Amino acid sequence: MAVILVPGGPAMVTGTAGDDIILASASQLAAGLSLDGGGGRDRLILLDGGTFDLRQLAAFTNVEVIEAQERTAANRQTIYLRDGTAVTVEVAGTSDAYNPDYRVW
Ligand SMILES: [Ca+2]
Repeated sequence: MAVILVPGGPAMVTGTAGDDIILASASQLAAGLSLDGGGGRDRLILLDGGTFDLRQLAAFTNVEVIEAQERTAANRQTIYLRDGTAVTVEVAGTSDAYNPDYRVW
């Protein structure tokens, strides 16, 4: 298993053969990024607020789980999934359980 921080801008990120944790902010999921989790059950954790648009990536494969976070409206996570890509979206709770705010399209 590896913990991988996605760099900003176009890049090719490849996971290991095992289960990986991939960390990315909205700006790091940039156009031109190729993200391949490799083998195992890989988890993409979305950091902070913003618009996470997976449609603009050059490639998005072998990532089994996307973990979003409940946040306040000012830091809402808006997530655009890719057509034809099967992925499980999990939402991690916060201490502010009465103010969940996220959107998945
Ligand atoms: Ca992997």
